[in-house]
Amino acid sequence: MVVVINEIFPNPKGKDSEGEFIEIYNNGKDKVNLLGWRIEDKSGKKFVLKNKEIQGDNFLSLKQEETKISLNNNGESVFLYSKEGKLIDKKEFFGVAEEGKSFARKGEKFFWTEKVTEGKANEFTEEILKDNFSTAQGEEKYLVRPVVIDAVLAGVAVSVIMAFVAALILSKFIKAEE
Ligand SMILES: [Ca+2]
Ligand SMILES: [Ca+2]
Repeated sequence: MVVVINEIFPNPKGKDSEGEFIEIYNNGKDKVNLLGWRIEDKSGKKFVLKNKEIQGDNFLSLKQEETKISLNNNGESVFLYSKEGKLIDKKEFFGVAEEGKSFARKGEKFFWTEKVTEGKANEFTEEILKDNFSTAQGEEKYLVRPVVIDAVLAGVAVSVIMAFVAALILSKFIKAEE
């Protein structure tokens, strides 16, 4: 795939109609003429590109003002079709888009990022990548949880035993006093 959907910004701070954009990226070397290409959202709203070229290794931001495509803040799909009507790329998110966060490509995956990079290479904080990674690795997280519970239970057991021993010593001491 040479031209891809690279970033979706559905829920900007302030007016959505002014801040929203869809960014596409040409990851090839050659210029691509986007005349007749179209963007579509989940509701079937279409925007046909005119007189737009995208250079190799370059970005193109399509703002809502231009496309008239209003992106849902709660679950959305974006489709990119070539002039011939071939589906070139499709990207979707589920659930609520946090205000001010962008849904952006990193390699073959998408992550939510606070770093909104309209028309530029996507950026992420390390924490975001780590969080998303651990969510993606659900099984590993599941394996970690019982260990944590075990540790808590062991701690409780030790406390109970220590309290019991202390009571025993105390009772003997009291007896000796008598
Ligand atoms: Ca929106
Ligand atoms: Ca970007």
